[in-house]
Amino acid sequence: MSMFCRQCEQAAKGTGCEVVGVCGKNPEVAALLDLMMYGLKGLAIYADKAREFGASSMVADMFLIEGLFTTVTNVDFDPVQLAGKLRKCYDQKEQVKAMYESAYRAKNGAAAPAITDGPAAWVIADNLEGLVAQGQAHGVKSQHSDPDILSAIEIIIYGLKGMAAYANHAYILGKTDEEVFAFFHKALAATTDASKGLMDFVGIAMECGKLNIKVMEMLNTGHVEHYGHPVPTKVQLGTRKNKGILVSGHDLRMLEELLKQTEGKGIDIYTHGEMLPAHGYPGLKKYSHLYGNFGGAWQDQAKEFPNFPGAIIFNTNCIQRPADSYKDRLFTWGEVGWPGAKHLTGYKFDEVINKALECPDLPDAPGQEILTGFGHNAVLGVADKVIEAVKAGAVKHFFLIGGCDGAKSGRNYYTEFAEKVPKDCVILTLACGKFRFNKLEFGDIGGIPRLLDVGQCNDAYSAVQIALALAGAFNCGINDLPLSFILSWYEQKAHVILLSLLYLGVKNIKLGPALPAYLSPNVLQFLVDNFNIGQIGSADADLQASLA
Ligand code: FSO
Ligand code: SF4
Repeated sequence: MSMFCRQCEQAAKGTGCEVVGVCGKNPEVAALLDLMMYGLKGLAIYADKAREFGASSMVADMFLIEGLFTTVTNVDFDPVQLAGKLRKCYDQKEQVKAMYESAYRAKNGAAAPAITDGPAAWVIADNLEGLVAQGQAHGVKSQHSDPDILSAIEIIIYGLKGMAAYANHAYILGKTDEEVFAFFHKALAATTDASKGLMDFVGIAMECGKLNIKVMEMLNTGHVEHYGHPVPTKVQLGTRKNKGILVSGHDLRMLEELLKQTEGKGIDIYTHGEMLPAHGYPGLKKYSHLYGNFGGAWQDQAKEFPNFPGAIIFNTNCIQRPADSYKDRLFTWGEVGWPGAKHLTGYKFDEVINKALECPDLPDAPGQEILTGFGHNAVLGVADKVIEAVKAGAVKHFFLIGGCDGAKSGRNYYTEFAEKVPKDCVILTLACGKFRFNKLEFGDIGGIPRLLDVGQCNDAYSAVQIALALAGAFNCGINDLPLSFILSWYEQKAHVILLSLLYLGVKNIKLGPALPAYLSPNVLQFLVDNFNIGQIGSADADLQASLA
């Protein structure tokens, strides 16, 4: 059985995974995920049409977002779980179809024209084998025969996947938005519309970047309303002697519920990877058993988790194949799935808590402390000081060195770059790429730390707010600021943030370690011509170019 996927930075040979995913996705799972995309397009087509008649369904709107999130890299590898989600997808599509047809009839007094082919007409197979066969017939390349249009369609689809992950987190915090739902449907339906041309799709991709800013803002508001503005906070690394649960992913609400349920139980809670910034939120740091952060970025989990003898739970990506040594104490939650790992739903964490209590104590091995919590509120709170420092020449340049980490050796570039940034420059960072350099000592400039951890990948919103405030203070555009974007990407959330930056008109971004395999030569040229985006080169040359 073969497969084809090139949605993440790991795409095999820089072109696409065809035998098995570098992420661990096998052809069966790849086909089920392709079928999920096909089914979601069918759902979107009907939801888009129903909206024209003022009809919508919150259940279907949210399912579409969860379904897209499911297809993000390193989220769901469980064929049985995926088959269940496909059944739900089909049911939702049929329900929205019925909703549309009745809204149409009510308005026009006649039956809606039937859609007899494409994803809207999909009828679900009744067993796993059939689902896999259906998925194989609707793979990535089947979406368009023109390589440039296919490239633009993939840019939109991966953008929608990334945005769905953020929209899902925002929903969990009570934030939804009608314009966002409508865009998901319109954009996904448009990818099946043969009458659309390349520039139509380029326009939709830019709109995706725009809407993603709104979604990240909703998520930011949700975080702040629930947990307060992040404040600069020292985070303990390593472990201490006690029972422990390690929480990986991005979801703060899930962490909060677990913190509540473990209070007074003799269990310490540790963050992993992108959960690190949780320590900066007043509403979470108030729990004294939120002890510290264990391990580095996601790609080191199989090497590091055997050294964490407690229970481990993933609430979002990036999960990898678990080693046997910790598989029996690994739990998944939300859209995450791994065959054989116990999946928890809702906010009942008894099983993971009981597992932690059964496990041996963690070793008494505390490490150093690092700083997090420099969201836009904290940074703009000292804006006067920062602006003064720039005016006085004490701060010459800002670098946003952010994005995802990954396994490739070329990612050492980011460590080297951060180390070589001159002492009179400030580094803003976010997402899991920071684990490459966040334990290094950068010092400060007149009390302003030289390394400011803005937060998770979605806190790109905060970074944009900081950049906009600086631009306002200096009465110039973002591109005129002494600010360079040195970005690393891995999966679709980083991709949609890139679309947001392009929508904001940010130019001269350096992206790496490799450029996306789904950019056709012409589409890449378009991005170079319009945004002067470029692949990272050598740290020295890129640094020199930024400071020139
Ligand atoms: Fe990293 Fe994974 Fe946050 Fe991504 S943990 S790679 S861009 O999921 O979302 O930064
Ligand atoms: Fe390959 Fe990335 Fe697709 Fe996994 S998600 S199959 S690593 S391109």
